[in-house]
Formats: sequence, C-alpha cells, structure tokens
Amino acid sequence: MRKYSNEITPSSDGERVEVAGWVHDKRKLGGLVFLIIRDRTGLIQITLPKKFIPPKVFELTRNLSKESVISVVGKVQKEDKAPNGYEIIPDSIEILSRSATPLLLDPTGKVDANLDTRLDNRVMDLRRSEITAIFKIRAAALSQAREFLGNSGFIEVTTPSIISTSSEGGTELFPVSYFEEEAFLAQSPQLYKQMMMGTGLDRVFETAKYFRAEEHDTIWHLNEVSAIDCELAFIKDERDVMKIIEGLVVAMINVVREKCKRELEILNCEIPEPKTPFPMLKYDDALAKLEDCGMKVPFGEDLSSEAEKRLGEVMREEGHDLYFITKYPLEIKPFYTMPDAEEGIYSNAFDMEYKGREIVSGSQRVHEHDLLVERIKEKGLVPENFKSYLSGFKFGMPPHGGFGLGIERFLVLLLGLPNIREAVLFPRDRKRLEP
Ligand code: AMO
Repeated sequence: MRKYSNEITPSSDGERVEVAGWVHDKRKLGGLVFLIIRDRTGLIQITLPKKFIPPKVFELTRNLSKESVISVVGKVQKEDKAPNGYEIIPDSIEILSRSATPLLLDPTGKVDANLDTRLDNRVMDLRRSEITAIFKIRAAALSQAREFLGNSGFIEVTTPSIISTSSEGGTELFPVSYFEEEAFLAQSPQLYKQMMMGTGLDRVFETAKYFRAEEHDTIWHLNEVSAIDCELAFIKDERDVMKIIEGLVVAMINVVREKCKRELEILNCEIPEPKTPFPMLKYDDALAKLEDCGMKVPFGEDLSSEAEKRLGEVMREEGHDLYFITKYPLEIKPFYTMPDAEEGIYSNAFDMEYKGREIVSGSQRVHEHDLLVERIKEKGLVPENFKSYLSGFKFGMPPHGGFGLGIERFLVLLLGLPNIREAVLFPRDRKRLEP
C-alpha cells in the first residue's frame, strides 16, 4: 500500500514500500542518482546505485524532468544524511505524469518570484510547504469554528448568493444578469441570517462569501471574501454577541497553536495565548486615546486604517492584541443596527480588532418592524425594495444580533502575512479574475 513520507521511519529499515509524489530534485554523483520526491507530508530520498538497480529502472531517470509525478516501489534503508533519516532503493519506478520544461515557477522556492507571478501559477506555488501551511491552518481554524459554534447551539445554514437588493448599502454590488431581471452577488448573508431569527432556529451560522465591488486595490481588501457569519436571537444586547465572538476567536487561535505546530514552524510563526476577557473600548474612548497621542478623529467618522493602527499600538502597550470597539455613532452604521437605548446618536454596533485591524463587525439589530422601516428611509433607501425581508419582522421577531468575521483578515493577522491574497487559494481582486 502507498505510504506518505511521514509514515516511514528509519526503523522501517528493510521493509518494502510504495511511495509517490513529485520530483523535487534530481542529483547525479558518479554512479549514483538521487531523486528527491515530495509528497503531502514531506520529502523522500530515492537512491539509485547504478550497479544494484535494474538497468531499465535506472534508465528511466535519465530524461526525468523535475516536477514529474512518479510512483516508486523499493526497500527502505536507514540513512542518516537523507531527509527523515531513510532512503528508498527502488525495484521499480513508474512515471505517472511528465512535467513540461522549463518550469514557470520553481516550487522548491530557491528562485524568488513576485506575488503576481506566484498567483498566476498558483498550482505550482501551492506545491511549497510554506504556502500549503497557510491553507492547512485555515482549514483547522474553520473546522474549529464549526465545532465551537455547533457546540454553542448554532445551526449551519446556506443562504442565497444571488440577491435582488443590497444588504450593506448602495454601491458596492456586482450585477448579475438573471434571466429577465437584474440581480446582484450577495455582499453578505445579512438580511437572510436576520430572517432566520424569525423562524425559531434562534442561532445560525454560515461560512459565507461576500462579493464586494470595491475599487480598492490594497494588501488588505479582496473582492471575494470568506466569512463566518452568525446571528443569534433572544439576546439582551450586543454584549451577548461579543461573548460568542470572544469564545470563537479564542477557540480558533488555540486550535492553531495546539494542532498546527508543524505548520507554524514552517512559517516561523509564534502565536501567543489569547488574553481574555477582550477589553471593550467605547468609540468615544478610542477617539480620546487617539487624541492623547496627537491624532484627532472628528466624532462621527469611522476610524481610518492609520487611526486603527495607532490605536492598536496603544492597546498593545496596555497588553492587548484583541479588543472590541463599541458604541459606534449610529450614522456610520447600516440601517439594521440597533440605536443605543439611552443616547440615540450611538448604536449597539461594535468591531473586534486584532493587532490594530478590524476582523469582525457586528451589532444588535433593530427587530421592530416600524423602526426598521424608518431606519431604511433615513438611510435614503426604499422600504419597498426590502419587502420580503421586512415581512419577516411583521409577525413576531425576537431581539437578535450577530456578526461577520473575515477569515482572510483573521489569517493575515494571526500569521503575520504580508498580503491578504496569501490567505486565499485563488484571490479575486480589482485586476484578477484568473486563475
Ligand atoms: P463588514 O462589512 O464589516 O460587516 O464585514 C465583516 C468582516 O468581513 C471582512 N471584510 C473584508 N475582508 C477583506 N476584504 C474586504 N473587502 C472585506 N470586507 C469585509 C472584515 C470585516 O470585519 N453584515 C455585516 C456583519 C454583521 O454585522 O453581521 C458585515 O458584512 O474582516
């Protein structure tokens, strides 16, 4: 049976095994040929001493290009100098697929390539262990998120990606031609996850796609985003939502710390244990802290990325990488945001920041039909366009709230990635639709 490189050890000495993978490297040394094979778990050395190998097998290596895919059957031999302390002396080699030459990208990483070239040749790029490490970590964090939310009573749902109305405000939509009508790609599952709160399911989550036609072309923005979207009913206020976020983020960070040690080592990344509880900093207090360090942000403005970063430095000096900013002014938040019960210029909306960057935003929502209609109008939107959403609020809607956590931004900050595109297999940005 075929084995992965990490399933064989020096103590397998003498065993016959089958291995398979890509030709990572090929070296000749007098009458010896070394093939280094790369599989999902690491490297394997195949050693071919000309004298002891069937001539037909030895011949096969002559025109074998790097990155071809081969399968090898042979005997394991302990060898201290080989990767993992063993080599394989082959009885047979089968070439499963020959690689063309020259290579468009060097998967060994010895030859540097810029990000664009890497993304253009993403399949080759993903053959590098430091790139796959990111996606193994992503998978571990997502799987933990599902487990955490499942254990907290959330039901996973899937809502439409093709929608008829904007959920987050007017402009950033990708139009889609939908038979005789114009439709859009969903900016978020916002309206649907809220509608679910009227069904009695009470707690739902979705691993969602956000499609955003934002023109930015930065290291921090994507046009197709993955997110964990949650909504929960029967809350007292937004603090019940923040409790879930804290538990979720801690669980995701800890699973990576505990279960992805090898990947973190490959990425040369150390992740400190998250400190709880995450502090809650009111928007006004955030402005005051910024003013103390010479940065004036007028009330009613969202924090620029520069301001967020500065605040992140201040919070880090106080010992916090993870914290909430709460009580945002109502006017800068979407129509579905619940106004603060005491002071209407504020809202029950918050962001969660990680090292001075927003990775989550959420709020308590308006659950009263008439107030919701009023808020839609105040935002210059037309209630008629929200008919089916609003009807969910007419016949019994519990108080509720929720949030969206951007998975790529979370990974950028967790792993210190230099560009958000590193956290997506095939990023969609202002200029990229391929591959
Ligand atoms: P918001 O628009 O703040 O909120 O998005 C939530 C989170 O999604 C991520 N994100 C992005 N990541 C990369 N590139 C982008 N262009 C981008 N846009 C958003 C961020 C952000 O914090 N419906 C609300 C959530 C809610 O209240 O439930 C929403 O979409 O990490």
